[in-house]
Amino acid sequence: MKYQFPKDFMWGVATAAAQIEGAAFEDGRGPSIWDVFSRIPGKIHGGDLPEVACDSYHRYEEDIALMKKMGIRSYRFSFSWSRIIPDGTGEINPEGIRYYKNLIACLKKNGIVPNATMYHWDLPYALQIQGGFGNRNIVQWFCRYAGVLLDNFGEDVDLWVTFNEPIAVYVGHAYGFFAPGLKDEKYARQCLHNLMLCHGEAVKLFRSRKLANAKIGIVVDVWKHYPAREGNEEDEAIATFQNEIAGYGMFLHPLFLGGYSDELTRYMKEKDMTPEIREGDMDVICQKLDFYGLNFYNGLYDNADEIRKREEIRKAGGNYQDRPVYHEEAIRDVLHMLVEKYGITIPIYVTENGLMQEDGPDVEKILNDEERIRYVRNVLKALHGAMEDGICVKGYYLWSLLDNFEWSGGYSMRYGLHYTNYKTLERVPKKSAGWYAQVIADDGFEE
Ligand code: IFM
Repeated sequence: MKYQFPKDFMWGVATAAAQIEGAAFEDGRGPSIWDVFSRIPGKIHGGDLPEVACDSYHRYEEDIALMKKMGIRSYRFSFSWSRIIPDGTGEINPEGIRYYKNLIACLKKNGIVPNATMYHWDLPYALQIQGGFGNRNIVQWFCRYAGVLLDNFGEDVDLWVTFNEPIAVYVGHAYGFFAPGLKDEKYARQCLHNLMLCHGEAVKLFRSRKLANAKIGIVVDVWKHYPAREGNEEDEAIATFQNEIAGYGMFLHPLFLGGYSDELTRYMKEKDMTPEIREGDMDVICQKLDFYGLNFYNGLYDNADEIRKREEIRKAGGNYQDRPVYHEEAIRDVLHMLVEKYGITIPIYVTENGLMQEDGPDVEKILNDEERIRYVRNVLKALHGAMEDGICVKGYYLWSLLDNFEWSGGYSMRYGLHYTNYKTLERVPKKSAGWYAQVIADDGFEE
């Protein structure tokens, strides 16, 4: 069977500033929360730091050449707020503006469509010490930053994303294993509310600019949980909690349906965690968007007995080794849910999808990433099915162009189509890079 995608399908790759740029202290850039967090012992696997990462700040032309070679049609990257406005609110850094101007010009010269995210987890540290997303002033701070981006790059970026995976802000404030490393769920819920206000106000600002060709959206990752045993009340309760209260429902409901879901409203009330919501906030959050960005990695099945067992082993100091089980097919159901439950009828882009490989001494094994090819092929098959069902999906971005700084996982987790040698900074194509290039050339694949 031939899995044929439309001729104008937006085949892309994705990265993010904090994960690839490096040059953390160069040309006037200020520190971000990840620069500070990663310096705290024990926070990042192996004590890895994002300060050099893939050095794409200096090697962006080489990276764009890799994309060109693969026939990539669109590049999804993010702006670093602390490179553009080092202390978050003050002087604009001309070197930061210059870097992104050059990057975008080079993409255009190579016929690659820019898809740029305003915020991908790297808040200027100067703002964190003023409360970060928990301080409602973040809305003004963010709008100023968004305005600077739109002034400088407005028409040059075809697809604008306000936020990537806002759940990271929740994880960083409620669970502590992402920057800024707090463990305060109530504060985390206020942060999310303020973040969604930033999104809404930025969309309004974008609209006021009346840019002729640019479009705007948001990226929310969906890890949909299912009860492992249908009809099992405990499994079902866990899945509902993970989806509605601690997962995608926190965002999709207010962004697309307006207001928090009943489940979340009830939960926050019971726990005394309802954020400060001012009159009009929910209208600001629920803006009409041009597209929705879905980051999809897996569907998850919750089994209450297994979860208990895992907890017991962990409490006893043991290591419960979960072998990852992939449910690539879940993307089709997720796409249906976006349309049927959340009424998302605007075009959808899969803005991230990819597979992690653990680092190890056997480089040949990492280069020969058959498992990634199998996984991506399965995702694309299910995605194709959803498109045949009539769901409007306009593009697919593979995470990631190259192995990079995987947040708390440091450099131990490799998602790249290219192997990054962190000693020499050489990029070496993996088998999946050639495979993906062929998929793009053929607008699909046969099986
Ligand atoms: O590396 C991350 C990215 O920053 C956000 N989405 C998931 C990726 C893989 O974990």
